[in-house]
Amino acid sequence: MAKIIFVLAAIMMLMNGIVAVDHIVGDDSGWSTPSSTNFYSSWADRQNIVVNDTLVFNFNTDAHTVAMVPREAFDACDAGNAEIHNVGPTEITLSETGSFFFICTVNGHCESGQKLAVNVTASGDSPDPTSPILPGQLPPQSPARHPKTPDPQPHHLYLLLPYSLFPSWPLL
Ligand SMILES: [Cu+2]
Repeated sequence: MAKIIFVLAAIMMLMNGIVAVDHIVGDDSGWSTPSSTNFYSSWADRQNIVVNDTLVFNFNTDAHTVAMVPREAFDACDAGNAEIHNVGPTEITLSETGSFFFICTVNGHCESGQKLAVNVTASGDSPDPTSPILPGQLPPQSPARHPKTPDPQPHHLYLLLPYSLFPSWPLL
């Protein structure tokens, strides 16, 4: 019974598009002083970030920091009195649409390119309303969503699960 509830809940989450995605900032490089000043802007260009997705900043505690700042502070590399996260890894969930700006506040790091600007879009943007997802059919995948992620997307599991568990579905 618990399994059924889990599967139904997973399907409903999928249908509502609220399965959040973790974005590992900088991929394997993590959050550090980059080799080029456009490293994090090109990383951001490869992401499709929607509401309730999470940014994961991987760094060693106190080696770097993360501060969410206004655009002017991002441009000036000046955190002002923004809240500073100095414990790695830091995870920040983006709960609304818009542009968000992050910098490292360790001396000189932001100037070296350790700064990130992301654009968060509404979660309803991805599924195509003209092609509804039928039971057993995989949803259309936006190739921009995970261009650098080699692992299979865990979302698929939720759609496949009910059929492996209950082959007679939907006759239950
Ligand atoms: Cu830093």
